[in-house]
Amino acid sequence: MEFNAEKPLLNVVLASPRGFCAGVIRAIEIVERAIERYGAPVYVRHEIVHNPHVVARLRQMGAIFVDELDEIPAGAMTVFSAHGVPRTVEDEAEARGLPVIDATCPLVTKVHNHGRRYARDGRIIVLIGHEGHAEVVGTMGQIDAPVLLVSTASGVDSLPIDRATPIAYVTQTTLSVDDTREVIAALHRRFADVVGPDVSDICYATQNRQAAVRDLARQSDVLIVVGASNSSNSSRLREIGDECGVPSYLVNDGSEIDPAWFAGVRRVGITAGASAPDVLVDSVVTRLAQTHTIRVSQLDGIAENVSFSLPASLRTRPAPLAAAR
Ligand code: 10E
Ligand code: SF4
Repeated sequence: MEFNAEKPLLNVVLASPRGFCAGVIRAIEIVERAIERYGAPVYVRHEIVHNPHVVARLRQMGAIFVDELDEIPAGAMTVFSAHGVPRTVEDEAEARGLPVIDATCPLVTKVHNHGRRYARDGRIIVLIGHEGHAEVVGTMGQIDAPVLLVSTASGVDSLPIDRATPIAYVTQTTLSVDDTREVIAALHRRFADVVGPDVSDICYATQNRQAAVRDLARQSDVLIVVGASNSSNSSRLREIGDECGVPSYLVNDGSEIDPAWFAGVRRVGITAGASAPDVLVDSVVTRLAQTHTIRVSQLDGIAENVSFSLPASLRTRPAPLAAAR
């Protein structure tokens, strides 16, 4: 009997843009350069970005990741993660005399500045974001005024302030644009005097990846989002896929792909969160090629040309030692 080993055909469509954003590229480069300049180990408070592969690679290079500053020895070079930190952490580092390089994304810092400005105007600040997330903890702790946190439109009803209170809202940078619009609309319904940046605190990278995944979902039977489960922006991409009616899976890399997801499927869409390196997308494609004959294409999308400069202390590389004569 003849055995037909031919693998089923699968069209693999890649989203664009996907993967690393400018803030993530900058944060990773800060750790790499800090190790190069000051030598290992360099201590990083919190995962520099929410991706275990990125963290493992930097750990191999000499980074030590800690949850809190009290795990860092006196005088050791310290990096704050891209998500930002509350003032109390900055103050503690200063009190201990730790040398600090701050890898907070400039677009997160921009949100801190918005919040402070509104607080100076005498408004109560409402932060739209997810409780306990590192960026939310940082933003709440960077505004020297009471900050109320809300994560859903229904949560607006329980805010403990009356209708006439002047409020201002700011948002986490990685939220769903559509969900955030609903929360903002609920704020306008409940309060008489509301100011805020609409959805523009949600950063360019988040907005572009969400637009791209919608586009991709229209052309996919199944959607794979490459990213970590603690990555807010990656999780939002998977949710959008589901909302578009496409079965959507969040995976760290190709090893987490289950071939059962592709039974009878002709087109699979792949995207990646802002903290997921493209090599992990490659690992998903390679895994699919083990079980299918694949045809890979990429959608056209919004071109991104954002980049952020490094902190001044790391902008130049150390001069090579003069050759011994
Ligand atoms: O969980 P998040 O999406 O906030 O973080 P991430 O590390 O997965 O991606 C980078 C985004 C940052 C630093 C928040 N603006
Ligand atoms: Fe910055 Fe946006 Fe990337 Fe967050 S997702 S690090 S805010 S560019």
